[in-house]
Amino acid sequence: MSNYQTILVEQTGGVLEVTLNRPSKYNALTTQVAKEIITVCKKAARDNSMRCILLTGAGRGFCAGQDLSEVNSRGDDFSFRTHLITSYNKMTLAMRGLEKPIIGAINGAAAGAGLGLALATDIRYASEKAKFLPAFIGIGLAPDTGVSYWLPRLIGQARAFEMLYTNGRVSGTEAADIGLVNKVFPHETFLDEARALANKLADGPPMGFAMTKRALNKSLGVTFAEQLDYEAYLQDIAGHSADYQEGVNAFYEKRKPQFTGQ
Ligand code: LHQ
Repeated sequence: MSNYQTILVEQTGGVLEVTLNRPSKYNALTTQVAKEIITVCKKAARDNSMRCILLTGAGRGFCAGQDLSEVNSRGDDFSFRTHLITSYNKMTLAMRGLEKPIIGAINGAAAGAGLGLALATDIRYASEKAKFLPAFIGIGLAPDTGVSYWLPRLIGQARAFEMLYTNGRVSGTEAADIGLVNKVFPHETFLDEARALANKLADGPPMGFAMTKRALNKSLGVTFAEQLDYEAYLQDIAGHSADYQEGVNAFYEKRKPQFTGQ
């Protein structure tokens, strides 16, 4: 797995750890970074041995958003729209479309499209050193990379407006208080905590997780009745997996289930 230029990828057991690796630029995003994350998602979708993904950043930043040196030199005919549609939109769609748990271990600043990247993970554990800032307004832009989708859903419209209008910085601790991240830990332990969670999920039932992610993705845009229907449809898929039978057997035999992904 050494063909990547901007990320480090290492598999330990069922956990695939992906580290954004441009620390001198706070892991700012480029089309290459997006391409490599999309490739990781595609590989992880095909490889049954990869059961959970952990995404973090090398150095002091998590991801500072668009690498401003990449777009600044592009000239007047640069299309922001095409750039977003062909890179960051595809990247976050690949992450939400990957039917395996993705944990964000947010080590430092998540700004702009980097905030969008953080919010595209399923569960976020943050270091006390993490900070979340929109950054868009700071350079005269509007939110992108899914930030305007996730922020109001996670922290409510009023807080989303305030954060976006004022370019407000939210600390790791505050992020946990308002639901932007799941938990915050001291910097020394946050990665171990995220790894412990990733290992736990990697032992879980892959089909159950896949159907859970499908259900939560779908729930964002349908009525209650439609969601109930969809849940019933998904349960038929999960309910016919060998892991379901194993889960029930283990319950009656009072032992830990051994989920295999069958
Ligand atoms: C950077 C960056 C960066 C390059 C830090 N680029 N080098 C989508 C599509 C198309 C166009 C435009 O935008 C978008 C969406 C977006 O993402 S818009 C938002 C773009 N991001 C920003 O405006 C954030 C800019 N960065 C910052 O505000 C700060 O660096 C933060 C708050 C992230 C961190 O602050 P500090 O802890 O004080 O660190 P620093 O500012 O000293 O940065 C460390 C280094 O990283 C520094 O390099 P240097 O050589 O001076 O040590 C920065 O130049 C570099 N860096 N962000 N986006």
